[in-house]
Amino acid sequence: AHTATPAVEDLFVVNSPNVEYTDSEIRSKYTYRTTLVSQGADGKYVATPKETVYDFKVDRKIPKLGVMLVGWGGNNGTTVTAGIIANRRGLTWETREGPRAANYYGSVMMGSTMKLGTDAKTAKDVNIPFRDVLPMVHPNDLVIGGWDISGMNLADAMDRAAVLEPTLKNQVKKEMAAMVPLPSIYYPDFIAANQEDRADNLIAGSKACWEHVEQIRKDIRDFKAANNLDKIVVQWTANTERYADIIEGVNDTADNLLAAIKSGHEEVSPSTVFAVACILEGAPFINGSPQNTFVPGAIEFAEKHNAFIGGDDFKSGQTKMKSALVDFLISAGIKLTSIASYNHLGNNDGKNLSSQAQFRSKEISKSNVVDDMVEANSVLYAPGEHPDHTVVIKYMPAVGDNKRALDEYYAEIFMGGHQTISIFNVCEDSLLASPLIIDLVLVAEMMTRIQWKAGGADEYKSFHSVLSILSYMLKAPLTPPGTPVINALAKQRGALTNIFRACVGLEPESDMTLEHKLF
Ligand code: NAI
Ligand code: DG6
Repeated sequence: AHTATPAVEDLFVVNSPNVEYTDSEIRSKYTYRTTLVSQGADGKYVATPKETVYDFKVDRKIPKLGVMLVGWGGNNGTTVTAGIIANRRGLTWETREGPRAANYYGSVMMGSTMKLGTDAKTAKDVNIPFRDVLPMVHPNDLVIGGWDISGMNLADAMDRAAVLEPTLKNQVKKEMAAMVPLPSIYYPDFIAANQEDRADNLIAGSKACWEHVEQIRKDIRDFKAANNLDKIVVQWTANTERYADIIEGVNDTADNLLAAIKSGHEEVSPSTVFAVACILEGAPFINGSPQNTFVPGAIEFAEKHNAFIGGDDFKSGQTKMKSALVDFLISAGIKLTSIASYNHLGNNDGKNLSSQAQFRSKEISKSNVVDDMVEANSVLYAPGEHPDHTVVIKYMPAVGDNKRALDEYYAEIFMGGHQTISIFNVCEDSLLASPLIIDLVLVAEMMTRIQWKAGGADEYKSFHSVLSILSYMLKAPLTPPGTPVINALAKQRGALTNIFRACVGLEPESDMTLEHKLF
């Protein structure tokens, strides 16, 4: 029997025999409908509808959540911290264009809506804030902390970042001056040499060791205890590292990775050490930078511990446009033949990326973002055929955080014609990245409270350790080994939306609107 007892904070209740509300959980029975395709000897496809019934349960208790940022004193770290404080306190400030008020623009969870359904009387769409579909943490309630190799307090670091208006900074300065990053691990070979002068807040040792793992674990536990937190999510928003070489016997399996850390192998990066510590603490760890933090051994280690990991590289401006525009062009049947992506920026990220090995990590994450869309269209592209794609990044100190991105999309249209689309995208990089940091925290935490079972199983279990549901926010989405990577932005949003809907027993968002077409 279905008992509808929504909590006061629930915006809606699902009225269905497949959905049950208890004081502590929302339970739903959801039929997942897919299509299985096979190819006969005559080459013909046979498409067979398939149904799988899943039981989902969602823990309704919203935890007191901490977020710990690695690279807290950087542009993203200081900007997201100031932004959350400003929102929490409902701040307004003067700019030359008039007063501005704190907001969460750019956050899918906080700034966008989803269609709940159709109004029973008017037949109009009823849209609700995304964050109200499931019982989620509010970002104003996050407790923030973290590490940085630079020991500057967050108020001074915010000045160094040169992102926010002075009239806003003045109002959060006092609170932020009291925030000082914890010392961190620094293995100079992994980030650009030009970062050395800010490395003044260090845990002793310049290569991986087990003491580093234990120190980070202790930092997480101490932060949790000091702030009386239920859970912690950790995000890497520190400098882009160079890629780690994947070496047999070193980082290819979980056991080898642990042994490599214990023996001080030089090919284990700081971000991988953080990942291992977080996995051991059961704190979801998300990599907002492009390097291969999640070497095969780290992924296997997360799987063994049923710990959540996600990555890689925040998808903020140029790439987000790319994953929407290329999806549109190719879905429109237009043959994209080249993409030239150039940008220059003058913040510390740009400075670090002016070094070739670190740039290479970014070049890789920025370059593979159209593969799935090209591969899916066998009408336009022969097997193995791919548009030309060039990525250039230049460091230009004068423009600071105001990144300038120029993109040219060149495509072949009807009867040998051509279409050229040029985009000039100017924005404060950290103001685009900060809301993504918030979304990643909120969704990762939410996933720790969702469980599922199928096929008459007794026990519920969690989603796979690799949280590919975070793909919308990330340039090079990490997916469970052997599963496809989806880059197309609309598909990524669809996955996020529809998985959340399934957890409360609602059908996927459908744009068929037959109710407006068949009457
Ligand atoms: P940033 O250079 O201002 O901040 C990075 C911070 O990390 C610095 O304060 C640095 O001292 C610290 N750091 C370096 N190594 C560390 C370690 N081992 N432990 C602790 N702290 C360490 O860079 P920003 O702009 O904040 O970006 C952060 C990362 O996010 C970069 O890797 C960047 O490529 C990536 N990213 C940024 C986007 C954006 O739009 N801002 C978008 C996509 C990715
Ligand atoms: C230069 O490309 C610096 C990078 O860190 C980017 O700003 C960042 O990766 C965001 O990239 P995108 O392509 O999502 O705008």
